[in-house]
Amino acid sequence: MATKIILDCDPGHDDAIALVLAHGNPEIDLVAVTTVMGNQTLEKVTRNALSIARVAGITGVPFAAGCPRPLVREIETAPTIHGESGLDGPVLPDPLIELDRRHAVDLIIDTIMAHEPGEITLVPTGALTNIALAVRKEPRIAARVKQVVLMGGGYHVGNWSATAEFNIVIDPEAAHIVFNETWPLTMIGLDLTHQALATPEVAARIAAVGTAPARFVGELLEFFAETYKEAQGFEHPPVHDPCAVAYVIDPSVIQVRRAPLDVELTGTLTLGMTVADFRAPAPADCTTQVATDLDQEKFWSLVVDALERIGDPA
Ligand SMILES: [Ca+2]
Repeated sequence: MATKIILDCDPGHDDAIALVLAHGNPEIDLVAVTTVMGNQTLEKVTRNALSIARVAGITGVPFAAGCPRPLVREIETAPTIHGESGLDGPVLPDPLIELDRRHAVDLIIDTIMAHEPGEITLVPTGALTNIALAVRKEPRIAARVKQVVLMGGGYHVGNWSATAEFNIVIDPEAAHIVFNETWPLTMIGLDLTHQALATPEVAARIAAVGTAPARFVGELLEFFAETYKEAQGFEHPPVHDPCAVAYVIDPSVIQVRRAPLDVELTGTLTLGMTVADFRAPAPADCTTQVATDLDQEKFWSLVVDALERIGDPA
């Protein structure tokens, strides 16, 4: 039976590919999509999510907008990476579906509480603001979700600072809440996602699919490659967010290691750093793990396969 997930995202070039992968893979049942400010303002990332839904032919899935700013701090966006729209590159079609009237936090809570315990997996690929608020508003969700598989953080490298990753550092207090909950949590951090590079060979495989959604993804990657080269000095752009979806689809794509995890809130050089304690052995009650190694061939095959299954939506 397919795994039911809620994708909480801030599209975002790599969020868009995460959405495509979640929609196109038969092992995933996408039950809700929620948005949070991050790569751009809430208004922009939400519109982007709805545009992607149209391109990929996602229907019958509720989309809800969430938090317009972090819990404590001022909003910080990433136009140097994702452009002014948050999804620069391709033409973004006008959305066909309407937003769910609920706040994302309520859609998350309602969805988890309406399912059996252990049925819903949370896949956050943006700041953890919505997830933190949801578990504070309805603490029972912590015991009901199957697991949290999030893109964020890193145990030896940062991107928005020397030690911190963007999703975590823009709302470190929210991340602190989510990392310290009782649910099983897998951190798909930069250590892993920097192995998911969209090389020219990958771009060629995607182009060969030959459909409108594949062209859309190709144009996203083209823009992403330019900004990643300019702003971060990458030869090929790392495509972070779909790695979290890929782990849910097939855990053999990503090797993990159990380790206690926490988020730094008081460091002057290390604010938002995700600290993994690798001293062995991990305590018996440790519910957190970090992603270490990616099977790149399997990963990109999943992305290409999802695009092939999606085809050309009417
Ligand atoms: Ca994201």
